[in-house]
Amino acid sequence: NVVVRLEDYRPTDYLIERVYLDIQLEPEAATITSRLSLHLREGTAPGTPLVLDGDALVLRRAAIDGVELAPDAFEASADRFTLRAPPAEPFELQIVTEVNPTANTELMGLYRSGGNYTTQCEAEGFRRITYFLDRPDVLAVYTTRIEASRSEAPILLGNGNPVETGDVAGTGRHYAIWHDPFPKPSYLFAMVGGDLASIHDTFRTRSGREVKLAIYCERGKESRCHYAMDSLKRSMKWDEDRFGLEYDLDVFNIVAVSDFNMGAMENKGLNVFNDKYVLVDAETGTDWDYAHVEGVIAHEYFHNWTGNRITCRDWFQLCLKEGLTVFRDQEFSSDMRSRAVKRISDVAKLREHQFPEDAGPLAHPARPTAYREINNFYTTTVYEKGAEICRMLQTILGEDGFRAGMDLYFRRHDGDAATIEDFLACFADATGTDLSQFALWYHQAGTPILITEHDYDAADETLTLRLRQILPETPDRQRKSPMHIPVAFGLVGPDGQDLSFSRATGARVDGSVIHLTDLQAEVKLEGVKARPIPSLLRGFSAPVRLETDLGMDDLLFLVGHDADPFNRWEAAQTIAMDLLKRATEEIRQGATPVFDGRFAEELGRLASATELDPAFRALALTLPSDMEVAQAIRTNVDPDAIFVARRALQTHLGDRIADALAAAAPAADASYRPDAESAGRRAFRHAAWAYGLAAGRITSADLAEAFHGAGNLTDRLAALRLAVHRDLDDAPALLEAFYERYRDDPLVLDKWFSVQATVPQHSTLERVQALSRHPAFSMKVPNRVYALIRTFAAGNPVAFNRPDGEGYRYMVDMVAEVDRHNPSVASRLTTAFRSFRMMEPSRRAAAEAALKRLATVPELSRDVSDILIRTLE
Ligand code: B3K
Ligand code: ZN
Repeated sequence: NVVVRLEDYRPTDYLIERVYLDIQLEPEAATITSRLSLHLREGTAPGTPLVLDGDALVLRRAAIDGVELAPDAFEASADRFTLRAPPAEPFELQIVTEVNPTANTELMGLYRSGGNYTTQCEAEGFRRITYFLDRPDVLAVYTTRIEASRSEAPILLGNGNPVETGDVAGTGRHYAIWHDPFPKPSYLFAMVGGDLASIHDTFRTRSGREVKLAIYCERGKESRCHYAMDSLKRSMKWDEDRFGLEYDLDVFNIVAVSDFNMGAMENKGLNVFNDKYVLVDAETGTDWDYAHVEGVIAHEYFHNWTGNRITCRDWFQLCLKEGLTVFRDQEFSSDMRSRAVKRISDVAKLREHQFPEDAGPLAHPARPTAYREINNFYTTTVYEKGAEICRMLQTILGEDGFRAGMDLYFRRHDGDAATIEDFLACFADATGTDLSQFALWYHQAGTPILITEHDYDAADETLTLRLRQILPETPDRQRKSPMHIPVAFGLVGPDGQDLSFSRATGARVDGSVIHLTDLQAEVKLEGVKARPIPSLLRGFSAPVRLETDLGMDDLLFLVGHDADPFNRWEAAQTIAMDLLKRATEEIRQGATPVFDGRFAEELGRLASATELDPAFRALALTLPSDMEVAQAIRTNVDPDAIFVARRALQTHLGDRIADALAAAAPAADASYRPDAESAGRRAFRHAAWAYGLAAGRITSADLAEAFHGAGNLTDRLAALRLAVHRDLDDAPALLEAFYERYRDDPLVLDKWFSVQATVPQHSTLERVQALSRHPAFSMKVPNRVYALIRTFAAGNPVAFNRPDGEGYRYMVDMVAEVDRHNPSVASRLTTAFRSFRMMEPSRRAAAEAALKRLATVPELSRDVSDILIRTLE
């Protein structure tokens, strides 16, 4: 378990200018001939050995400039190729390796999925294809020749532009040659070979070049690719309009495959996708799926500039491309849909996933400084917190300043492998801003706590705000310095309108942003004509936990009036959180919780305000998740008590608002449209169902009717989920009907598995165990494992954290089983334990015992042991 450290970074001794690959595809023995044009880096001593990375490789031949290497000239093992004394002058190294795509169950390197050949190289998969300097700072120009049986793989795709295709006479085989003129690191290499269906389109760039677009998928599913194609074209246009970035090759290809460890991969000109993020139509995709197809298509496309044209110097810089690209895809979706709704959903996701990571043993800075296994750093901190950092940069510099920094970044670093420091320097230089303190956001782990107090002096018409930041300790035990926290704010006056102020003294205030740069600061706002309620951290201007001194009355007023939609939602969340925390405590004491009825009144009013977007109102009706409540309680957590508290609050609210919601709920649309407005109306209707059920106003039969009458998957699934989670009489029949309807559709069956894996009951464990033996389930397909096993562990706190510890023991068994064939998926399952230390003592002990047992399993992968070591530390 070797630790790789940022401080040890050193450029390579050799550079690879050109790569010529010849790939002969065969199901069980693909042969890869690689010709590398190598030369010594200036300043490196001639004769310095050349060491190439490999992983599970078999070497067939090695030659220099066409001359076979003598046995003592090199050393080759499965994971390394060393050339003892390379020539001093530029030379060509030829290496022939052989791999077995069918046996590749790790889905890293070259593998087969549904009979098709595909590759996944990020982060270190290229070394499973051929020996190489497999690191992101080695940029080369690639030409790829792919050859396969024409009947087995009529479609052959590579990076860059197509150059030539042809038959290999008399063999039944054919070939395609692809050339990518843009130098790229090996992790962006890809090739695909298979019998695939496709849809085609074109996009004219703003400078008038016509780009050929294609999406490839399993035969028979091409009619489900149109929304992805539409999203792609909108992404291409948006990047031109918003950032002035144009696509650079003649073709852009997307391939959807059904066996894929993550969401998708931004290989140059040849994005490879988990088909979950490509295939959608009304019958087989939900509103959630449409939104995510759009977002992921955009994300991978945007990587063409942020990631591919400018890549990362080393893997510590991962959030240089990921955080920035998430920020870009969030902005895109905000422009395509509702900005407020997108922001609220993103923040809810950040709190549900990133905050717990940041508060637990796996916490790490957005730019980490050490890793054992880089695949374990594709985390919500690198991605989502990384995006928040970019957003703060925009808040601090303003949209124009931010754009100036981005422009400079592309001018200065196009073609480079860059660092976070390079990135920040562009913003500092373009705007003349000192960002040295701001840079701490990349270097310090943990979620800062922001504590605020306010005082209004009516005689002086002055509002005083006191702000304080607390930087919690993280596993690295780093001593932390105060961060630069941009606090966007408004002053809500008695009539609900924002009040102005004439002058600000104390901490720096720019327009409507307070810059907290010290551990504590005071701001005096003069000329405030009436007693205001401060609305702080508007739009969630920094990824912190905010604790204000606002009481119930003030928060209720903000729910009703805040001009910032995010904070309007946030005020309702804050109240709900407070009620849930208190109720959880009461339940643990054996008492029955009683709730302040004013919240229901205000929430009912908000939900019935037809001038507001239904999607926004649906979000306001969504209570903080069990995980968020657990995080707020922080120690000695009892998930059962949290769940009972939530049900009690739902009933309390339902009793008071269900009728109003039913009245306000829009009728079902005659036909399905996936746009944000229509989706919002559906989300609102589903929220009305949920409260109706909680209050006993809606029956099992009503839901069954909704299920059978549904004209789209979103409505059908919402009815099913409620029936199953509430354990209604009709639930078994609806599950059966759903299964019969979708039995041949794996992506939809995943939802069927997930609905059952999240039933909030202890017995769900046995149900999951039974489902794992269902013929439609397979431990070998990541989507199935995520849908059932991971959803159980990460999305069902009641069952996973069963007091008898069986949930933990089961998960550990699953991790061990999956680890034997797919370490990346296994290590993702292991992260379900990241919050175990906050549990009450008996659960904590049971989880720890289960993890310690996992540690004794022989031959655990580096992926799993890394997570395990850190979780147990
Ligand atoms: N860059 C890929 C993630 C690769 C994960 C490798 N373990 C997808 C993305 O973020 O766009
Ligand atoms: Zn990405």
